[in-house]
Formats: sequence, structure tokens, C-alpha cells
Amino acid sequence: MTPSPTEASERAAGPPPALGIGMVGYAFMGAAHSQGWRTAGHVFDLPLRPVLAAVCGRDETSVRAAAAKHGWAAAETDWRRLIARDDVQVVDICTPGDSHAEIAIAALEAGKHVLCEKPLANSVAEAEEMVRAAEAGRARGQLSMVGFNYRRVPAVSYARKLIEDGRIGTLRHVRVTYLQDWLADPLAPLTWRLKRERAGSGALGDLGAHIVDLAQFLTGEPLAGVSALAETFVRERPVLGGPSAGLTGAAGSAYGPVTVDDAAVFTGRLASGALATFEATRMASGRKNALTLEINGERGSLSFDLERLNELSFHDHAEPAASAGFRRILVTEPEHPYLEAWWPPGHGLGYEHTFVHQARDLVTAIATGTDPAPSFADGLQVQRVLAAVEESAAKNAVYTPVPPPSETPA
Ligand code: SOE
Repeated sequence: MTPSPTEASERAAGPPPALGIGMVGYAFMGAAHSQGWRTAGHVFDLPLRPVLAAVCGRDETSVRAAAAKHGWAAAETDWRRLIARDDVQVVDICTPGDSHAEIAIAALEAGKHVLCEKPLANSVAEAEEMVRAAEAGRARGQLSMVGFNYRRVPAVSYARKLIEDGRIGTLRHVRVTYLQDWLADPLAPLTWRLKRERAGSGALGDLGAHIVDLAQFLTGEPLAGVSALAETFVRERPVLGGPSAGLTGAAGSAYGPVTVDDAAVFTGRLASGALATFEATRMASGRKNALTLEINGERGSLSFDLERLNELSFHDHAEPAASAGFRRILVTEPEHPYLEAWWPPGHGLGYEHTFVHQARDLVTAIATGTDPAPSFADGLQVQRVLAAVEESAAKNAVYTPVPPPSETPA
């Protein structure tokens, strides 16, 4: 049967050009990113086709198994070989924070685009180096992005639009918490996330980075200063692979020091003068992944809970008091961010879809030569807030200014 003009043009067009992805790291974030790269081209009409070219990890047996499980065509055990591959145009960094700067800078210098998991780095100094490398790469047409994936929950993106459209008016308060409980058990082992030299900080960098980024993304304003308290409640934990320690810490058990915070609570002032409160902890027993936010403005309020991520609550202060109240917006309409590509209204999305949206947005940015967000400079701004939080906490909550966003750091 003769194909229609449309079918003929589509066949003539063929699949979009390939965009080779190389990923370093294959644990939780590696699995989440792999799913995003695999799925994005099957849901969105992308101008480039992500190809899972190679995944890298130190242990050859494990990384080969990860490649087979997550759909990567090849496995590497040295990230330097991965970033040198001709079939890799994008390097996706899903490793602990102590390797972000080295890998990202080398990948940019090797001519690659870079996606780097959050937090961008383990220090402001490293983040500044990464911004300089990103600026230099940009001049060569290379793009870079940091993986604050919660911006890409449709309800969060839609909240940003409502705020930009003035629907809640002048901002007064931002209230963000990120509560988990996987460290509530004092016998939870001493993993890399509990060691400063690997993770940079504890709940602050792991969870606090997300809520600082969200506060700045949603309001469009940087934090100008913070007052903070932080605590390490469990100062020693069983060493992974050490002699098994019974509940009594029986003789012969090996314990090691926890060198990061278990929890950080802090207040902040945004550039406009609006006030903000933040809580980040991995000790809130019963809270599994409870990222909640509420933004109060002169004309109304918005609130969101990651554990109900298809919903956004909106209060319009202009409503007559008798009938006023927060109303639930089910963020599943085709008019909502990203939703036109998914299911009919009411068929919700999940955590994993934020990584599909992240892949879609980076591929689109690369194809159109536009700067993806959040940028490494956005990641540096978060790093500066985290450093001010740690400085304030060390001085028992003395108000500590945050340097304003600057151009490429000197
Ligand atoms: C911490 O447990 C963690 O895995 C974070 O590192 C991620 O960024 C967050 O999305 C889920 O929780």
C-alpha cells in the first residue's frame, strides 16, 4: 500500500541522530538515571536519541552486571577511558561527591556535555572550579547541568509557574523540610554518606541541597543569609564488613566515627526579605522520603508533599473567608509541565519520572544549543548556602551572610 505523505516523510526522516551517554556510577542514582535515559525517547519526541553507550564502575564483575541489568552497551572500569570514548557525547556523573569535580572537569576538557548529580561538589572551592570549567566548555558549545531532579516533578514546575505569574503575590515565607529515617537505627552501618571525605556533609548536603535548590528555584531568589544548628546524634557506627556487632556492641565489633551531620535545621532570608525555614534529617523515624514545602505570599499560598507528588495545594487569599481554603490541584492535565507526553488526566506519575524529564530537558538543550537548568552556577549557589549553614552551625546559629550569585568565580 502506498505510504501517505506523512508516513513517507517520517520514514524518510528516520530515527533522530544518536546521542551517546556514558555514566559513571551505577548504584541508586545510576539506576534512576539509566531508567531516565532509556525511557525519555520513548515518551517524548526527542530531537536526539539517547544511546546508553557505556557505564563505568571500579569492580568489573559488578559493572558488567549493572550494564546488563540497566541496558548499557558496554562496561568500563576506568572513568578516564569512558570520557575518552568516541561513542560518548554526554558524561553522566552518579558517583559520591568526592569525585564530582575531577570527573566533570576532565569530561568538559575532553569535549563532552556533563550531567552531574547533586550536590555539585563537596566544597565551594571545588564547585567554583567546576563552574570555571563549565563556562570554558560553554564557549566550545558544551553544556552542563546539575541533577536537582525534584524541580522536574510536574507539581513543582507548575508551582514555579504560579509564583512567576503572581498568583500568590509578594512572597513572605518559604518553609521546606526533607525528612528521612534510614539512619534512625544506631546500628545502621558506616557507609560513604557518613564520611566527610566522601560525602562532604551529611543530611545537609544530601537532603538540604535539594530543599535549598527548591527554595531558590521556586522563588527565583538566592538566599542572602542563614542561621543554623546541626547535630550528629550517633557518633559511631558499625563498620561495613567488620566483625558483626550485636546490639550490645560485643567485643571485637568494629565501629568507626561518623564525621558528618545527622540533621541540620536553619532559617534564612531571601534576597527580597522573605523568610525561610529548612529542616534536613535522616533520623525522623517514620518519615521515608518526606520532602514538603509551603510558600506563603500576600495573595495566597502553595504547598506540596513529595509523598503525594501528583498533587499541589493552592490557597487563594482573595476567596471569601467562608468558602476559602487550600484546594487540591491534581497535576495530571496535559496543560501541566511534561504531562502532555504521559497518560490521560488522573493517571499519576512517580519519583522515577523526574529522571525521564531531566533526560528529556538535557537532550533538548543539547539539540537546540540552549543552556539547561539547573546550571553548575546554580549548583555553586547551593554549595555557598551549605557552607554558610555549616559556618553558622559551628557558631551556634549566628546569622551568616551568603555571598550573592556571581559571574564566573575569579
Ligand atoms: C538519600 O537517601 C537520597 O538517596 C538522596 O541522595 C537523593 O538525592 C534523594 O532523591 C533520595 O534520597
